[in-house]
Amino acid sequence: MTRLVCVLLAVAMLGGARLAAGADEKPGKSPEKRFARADKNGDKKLTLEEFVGKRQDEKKEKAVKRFGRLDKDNDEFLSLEEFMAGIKKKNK
Ligand SMILES: [Ca+2]
Ligand SMILES: [Ca+2]
Repeated sequence: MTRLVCVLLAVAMLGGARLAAGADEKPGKSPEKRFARADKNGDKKLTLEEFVGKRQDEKKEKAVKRFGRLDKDNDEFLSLEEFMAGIKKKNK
């Protein structure tokens, strides 16, 4: 009986892991693709709004601050270059 429970748990965990892997924030997705997805109007620049996206509350605040740091030339847009520079820093 206990073994059966263990097997069921293991199966449930495997299923959960597979579901998590299918989520849309896949690790290893290229920055270019993430940038393109965030760039809703396709002008190759991210506005603060596009960068923040659907983030809320604390996450939104962090994204706003990050946007300010990433926008090196202060033109209120993030170029792909600025975006990628930020990602590289984050991964270190
Ligand atoms: Ca845009
Ligand atoms: Ca900029």
